[in-house]
Amino acid sequence: MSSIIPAPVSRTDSPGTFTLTSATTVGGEPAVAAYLSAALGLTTAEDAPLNFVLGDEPGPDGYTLEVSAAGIRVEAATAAGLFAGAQTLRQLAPEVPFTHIEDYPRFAYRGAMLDVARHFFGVDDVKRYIADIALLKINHLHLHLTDDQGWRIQIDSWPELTKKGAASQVGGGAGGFYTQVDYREIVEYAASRFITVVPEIDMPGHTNAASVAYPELSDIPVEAYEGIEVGFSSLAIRSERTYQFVDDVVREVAAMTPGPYLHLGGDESLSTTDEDFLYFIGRATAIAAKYGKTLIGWHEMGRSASLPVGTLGQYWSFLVPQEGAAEHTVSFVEQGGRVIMSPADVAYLDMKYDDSTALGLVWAQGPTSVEASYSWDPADVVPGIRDEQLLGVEAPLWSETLETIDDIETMAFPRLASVAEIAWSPRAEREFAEFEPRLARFVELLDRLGIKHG
Ligand code: TNX
Repeated sequence: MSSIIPAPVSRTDSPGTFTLTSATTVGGEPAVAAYLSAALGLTTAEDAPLNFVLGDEPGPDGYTLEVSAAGIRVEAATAAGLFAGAQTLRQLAPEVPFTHIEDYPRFAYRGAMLDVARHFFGVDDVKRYIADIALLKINHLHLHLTDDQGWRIQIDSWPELTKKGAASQVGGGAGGFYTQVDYREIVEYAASRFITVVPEIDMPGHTNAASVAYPELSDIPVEAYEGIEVGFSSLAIRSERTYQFVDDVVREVAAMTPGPYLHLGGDESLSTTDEDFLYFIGRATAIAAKYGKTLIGWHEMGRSASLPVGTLGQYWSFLVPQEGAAEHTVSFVEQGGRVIMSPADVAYLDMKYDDSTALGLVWAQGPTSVEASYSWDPADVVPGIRDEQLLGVEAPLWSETLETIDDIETMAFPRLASVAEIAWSPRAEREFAEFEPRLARFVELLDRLGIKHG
């Protein structure tokens, strides 16, 4: 049987297939019709047997798909729902079984994160990753834009950030950055795939590159960094200039970001005292909140009890929460926010698959097999954080060891398929033995599309 990842909520097949050929015409909602006809080599027409219809839907972002001898009809209340239906069709094509599918996601936020700071990836690479992740109904791309090794986004009011702070990366390469025009191009391309870009400016740690550009941002002298250690940098917490920096950067990033979210990092600030960390988070989040975005922080930000109401927490500890992680995560919910789950030992795409994997790291409890990436549930990780407290799930890809788009794809696929199914499909009866043959079919699709996988 032709298979779908993430598994739909319900599917009832009947005998027969509808075959898509280059003569098949596609009509209805123009953006999704154009996307699918380009992807499958079909033709668009007004009155077509394959039709994308705006109407009712079974749930937010959901769609219904009806396939019979008469044709193929996808119906949803939004274009995003129709696009999800188009992804289902991409996986069933070209011999689409007669079927009735009702489908909608378990979680609103289904994310992938790309670290463009440790190694820089150009606009075309990012667009390719966006096209790839759309296949799995991922709808958020979190861009980790700044870190010790490089500052990757042009900020007009602080020009040295990219003049000086972008010219380095892990291992000594040239680095690079996005102009604001580049960034908008990424955002627009993502929007064409119904993906929202979530920019991250990580602070107060992970800020060595910013201080290389503007030494007054640090209390200690710094130089460009090409290694992979973490936790050694901090902004100058008691300097007013630091808060001017936060204000200017957040204002400009918010202005070029149409999506509702802005991620302020807050992780691994190991060179910042507890008192300074709390002081900084209180001030920086209050400044950032002026620009109208819902803020996100890595779970350590939950150490602060004075976050703007509704701030979201991103959990990156293990399936068994390490010291403080559960408590810090619950703190976001106590302050009116929700949680994005990214347990490092199962959802980090930069962990090696096994000891023989050339790329990747192993710090998160050793390698992460495809089976391990599938065999967990976000509602079982932190006591007190169940579906209602969860906004969703995200799979981060850190790039200390990754230099090319092939490296990115090799680590992301097929494990991103596991995380995407966890984020979309109903929890009931999820089982690796049932997933494995469907995954084999998805890997065939990756091969047809020339997408690398591990
Ligand atoms: C931890 S997880 C980090 C990153 C590293 C990553 C490598 C988190 C919030 N921070 O700085 O790149 O491990 O896997």
